[in-house]
Amino acid sequence: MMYFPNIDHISFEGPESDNPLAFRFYDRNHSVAGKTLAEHFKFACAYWHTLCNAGGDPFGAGTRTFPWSGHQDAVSGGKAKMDAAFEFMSKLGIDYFCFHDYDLVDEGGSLSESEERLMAMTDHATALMEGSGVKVLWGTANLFSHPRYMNGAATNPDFQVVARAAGQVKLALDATMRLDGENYVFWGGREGYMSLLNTDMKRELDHLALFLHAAKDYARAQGFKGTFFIEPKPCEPSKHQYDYDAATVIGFLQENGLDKDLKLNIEVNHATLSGHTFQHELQVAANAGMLGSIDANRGDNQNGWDTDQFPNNLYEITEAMLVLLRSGGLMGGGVNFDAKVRRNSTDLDDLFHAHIGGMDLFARGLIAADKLLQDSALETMRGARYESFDSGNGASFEQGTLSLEALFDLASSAGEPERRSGQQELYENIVNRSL
Ligand code: XLS
Ligand code: NI
Ligand code: NI
Repeated sequence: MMYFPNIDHISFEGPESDNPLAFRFYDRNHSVAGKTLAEHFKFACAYWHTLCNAGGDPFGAGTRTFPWSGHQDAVSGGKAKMDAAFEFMSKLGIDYFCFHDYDLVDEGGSLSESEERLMAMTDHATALMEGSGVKVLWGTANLFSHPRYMNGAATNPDFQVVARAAGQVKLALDATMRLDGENYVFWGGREGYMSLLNTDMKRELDHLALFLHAAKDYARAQGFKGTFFIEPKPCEPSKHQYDYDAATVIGFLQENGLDKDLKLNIEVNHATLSGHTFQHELQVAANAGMLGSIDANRGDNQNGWDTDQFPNNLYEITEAMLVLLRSGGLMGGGVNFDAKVRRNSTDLDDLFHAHIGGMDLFARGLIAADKLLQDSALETMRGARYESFDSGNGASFEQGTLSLEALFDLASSAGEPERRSGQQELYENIVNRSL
């Protein structure tokens, strides 16, 4: 059965095209900085938003009726949804998908029933993957929807819940490995707390580290070669999420000996919720050599929650792509559209428009960023700001050979430093001219 019979394969038609179901900028074979656009981005469809989310919100029911829903039997329902997923990705030329365990199929009544269902689904997926060339960017476990996780999963105060969560992660890892998943994600879900009055934070964080070690050790012992990502988010659903932002997560990983195996998956809307920009979070991860993957979306400047809208801000994405190109790209990951169409976007076509827009935006941002690095004054200007460290005493300081007394003597004889403008407005104009 065809789920999107009115949609043909989406092709690159160039900026002049007036066909809404075409790419204007995303030409997958176009080469930028030594790689094709498809290789740079490894675009992924987020199974949960695109195939599972019918538009329900806390005030009302779903608004979309999916032709793949309504099956009585869980596995038949999962297979229909998966067929739709592969038709969708193939038509868009999206090479990867990301999933939570129970996006693929409804959770069973016990771990073993869930395992059976997941096995049936990975068999079905393997055949579809072989036929289409679509791959798994990352898998993960949904450790936040079921009521048993209301007080957290790995950080739950009840050991029985911690053990149950670990059992679920084992199955999610098994499913990811069966599908040759390139990576595996840990997003905090409800790992955090609502009130410190009833919370032993230190103990919960120790448990989180032990849990991550156990999961990583299991997967490595099974031969998993991919990267584990951890996805920072400051709040929602918990008031205080332990994985607040990139800097917090990097500190936690280093403190607990997890920094060799885990890298970061940076989500735009999580960055802005934590009071940072997306590009700041990417840069913090890149500084630590841990920029693994991206969850692409955008927030709303007036709303303080994870609205997960499809990205459309060219200036923001261009700045982000500058970070990406300067740091050498994503380490193992790709660009996963962790984004949902609005509740009143009820046509199946809207899912295509949303992804086309996001893919074109990233392509445009990367091309602009590359142009900035190659043909504009940006790099030279930025380099020149630091030129006093390139030789002489500045270079000695960078080598760590100047003591505080030596710096005192140098400063005393040099007098008041000259002011040098940061020229932010000029930098911003240079970026604008590249768009
Ligand atoms: C929620 C997160 C989630 C993760 C995967 O805010 O972004 O979707 O990416 O569990
Ligand atoms: Ni995400
Ligand atoms: Ni999110």
